[in-house]
Amino acid sequence: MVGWGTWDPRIERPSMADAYNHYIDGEWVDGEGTETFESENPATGETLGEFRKGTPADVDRAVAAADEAFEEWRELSRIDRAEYLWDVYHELRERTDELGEIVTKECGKEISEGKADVVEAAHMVEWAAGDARHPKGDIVPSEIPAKDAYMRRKPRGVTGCITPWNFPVAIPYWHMAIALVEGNTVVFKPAEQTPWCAQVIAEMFEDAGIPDGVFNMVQGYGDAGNAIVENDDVDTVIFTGSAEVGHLIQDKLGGVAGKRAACEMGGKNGIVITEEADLDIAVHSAVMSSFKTTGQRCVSSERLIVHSDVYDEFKERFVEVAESVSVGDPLDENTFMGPLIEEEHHEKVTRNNEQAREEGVNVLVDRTELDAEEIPDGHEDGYWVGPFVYEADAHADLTCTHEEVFGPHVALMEYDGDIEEAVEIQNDTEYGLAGAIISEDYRQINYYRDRAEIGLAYGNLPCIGAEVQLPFGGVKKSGNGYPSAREAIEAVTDRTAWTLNNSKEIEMAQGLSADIKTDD
Ligand code: UN1
Repeated sequence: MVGWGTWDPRIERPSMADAYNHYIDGEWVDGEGTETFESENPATGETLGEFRKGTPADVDRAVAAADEAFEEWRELSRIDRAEYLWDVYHELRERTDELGEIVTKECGKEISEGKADVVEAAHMVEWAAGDARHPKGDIVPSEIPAKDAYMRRKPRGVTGCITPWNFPVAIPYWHMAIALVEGNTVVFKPAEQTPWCAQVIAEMFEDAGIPDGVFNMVQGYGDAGNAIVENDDVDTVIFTGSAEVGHLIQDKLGGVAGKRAACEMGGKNGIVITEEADLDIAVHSAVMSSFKTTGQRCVSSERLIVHSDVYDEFKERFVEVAESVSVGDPLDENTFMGPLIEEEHHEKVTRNNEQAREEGVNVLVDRTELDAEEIPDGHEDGYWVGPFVYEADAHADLTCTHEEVFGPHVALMEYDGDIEEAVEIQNDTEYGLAGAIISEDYRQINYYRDRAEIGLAYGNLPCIGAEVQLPFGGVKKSGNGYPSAREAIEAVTDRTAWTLNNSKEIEMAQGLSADIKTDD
């Protein structure tokens, strides 16, 4: 192994001598494939570890194990299933600092974000495991006194979880914690950029002693993810990631009887700053929303829609921060922005910044290429980029103000009408994930709440930082699913409307006659 330091006590496990592998049916297995891939620290270019590349055959084996394990797992009570999750919860809490550092090393988020990722995972597991002891379903009235009517839920079977790199610990648990408590079994395909985090997740389930086949993990690339989508024995696919892949999954599974896909995709999220805004809150919210995680959250904001009465002052203050916000070593707690995730993405963000220029926008801050002295020693091979801020016509049909970049690429868009105009500008994208309004006027806030076409809306806050007990998801091109908290239960269970007759007679509702009439 390369570059693992002293972290993993299991390094001695014989099968892990040269590469980390898949977890299938309660065992660490090499899988069918002979290829491996490396995890890279995006801040340094250093190789963090080597992992086996899963093949469709490995996925099929994992699905078969999950399918086999389902019958016994569903027979346990929800409370017994949740006990395994509580073990995972305690491990997440005890190892938050250590795991947060792994998150930061592997995906480049600054260290408080790395730890917050682990805390968010713990919160999700706590929510799901705690929910196991809460009432489930509804008792429903019947017209007939002798009938008991209930809404009940049943697990659907095998859940395939395909997760992104930017929340490499939290999002897998969004997908899996509720699926497992509800009685489903899981096949987890993590992002290829963050296999180390996935390795730790699998070890946590192993440590918790989860029964063989209930949780399975196959490392790998898109072909492994695709094998999950194509496998007939996978009942539900939960996906968080790009709109491109999410729509392929939706198209593939949408019309297939018995299949369900819950997808949460990207956004081109706006923040409306009205003439009634407190500008301290406005600037702070915009900076957090646009630059935290180096703009690489699906909820990050790339559009700031600002009223002309406050436009100049907001612009001056926002630009001042964008010019000076610290970009650098994500393990240093004085850093605000770490690197982008990888070379390919660095090229995309650079190209999108250039394309915005070509579309004729007025560039205010361009830190696409950092000065050599801004890059810390030993980090020359990182994928660095700083803020790119520009002014664009709020009503023009520009690519840069409508397509997601997934980087610190932000448009200031001025409007001079009322809140209706601001919301119209915000809604003028195909996406509908997150957004915020900054205003001291509750009528403007309420209008925004009711009319902004988004799944996650904030007032006087950044549009990032959702808590797990709220549903998380979007509308329009941003998704069809809410893979967290209460609403995730919809994705991983089927409902049964159950009616039991307690009488010896059959009596029907709606006055329907139950007499059997004969000619005799
Ligand atoms: C994402 O960017 O894909 O609301 C998820 C937030 C986090 C989750 C972001 N709780 O910013």
